[in-house]
Amino acid sequence: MEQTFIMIKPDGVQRGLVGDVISRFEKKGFYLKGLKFINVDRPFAEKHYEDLSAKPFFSGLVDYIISGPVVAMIWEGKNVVLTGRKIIGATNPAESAPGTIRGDYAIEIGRNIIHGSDSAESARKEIALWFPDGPANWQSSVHHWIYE
Ligand code: FUP
Repeated sequence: MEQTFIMIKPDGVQRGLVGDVISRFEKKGFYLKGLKFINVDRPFAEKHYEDLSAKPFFSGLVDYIISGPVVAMIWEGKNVVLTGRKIIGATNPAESAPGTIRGDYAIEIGRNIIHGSDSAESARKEIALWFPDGPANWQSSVHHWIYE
């Protein structure tokens, strides 16, 4: 079963959106396989966003991610990487559809509430970085009510 890495960014935490975000993934039928409420330091945030290190917004992005606690999560389910991105909405909230997390709650790209892995490969890398001990080991008892 596929897994993805989802992070509620400091603005999502400060604005009290943690419960709403978790609720959307839970209600969809995905399984929570990891959860941490943590402050990350600059080297860690730079590592997470290393693919963007040449971008002009990189240092501002890192400042933002380290400005307060974040909620780091592993979510599991069929197609969770792609579906997670759909639940989150387009990177720029000006283009995110209403009904998505960013479409409902965010206005600017630099305060877009949440991160979600953009491919199965980045999900593997990000889960390894944020959860070196791996996912929690549990099975949902409602599995057969979600999958045929
Ligand atoms: P996403 O995969 O949706 O997180 O988008 P990117 O990897 O392209 O960008 C990562 C983060 O960089 C975004 F969530 C917000 C930030 N960003 C900016 O602040 N300005 C930009 O022009 C592009 C991205």
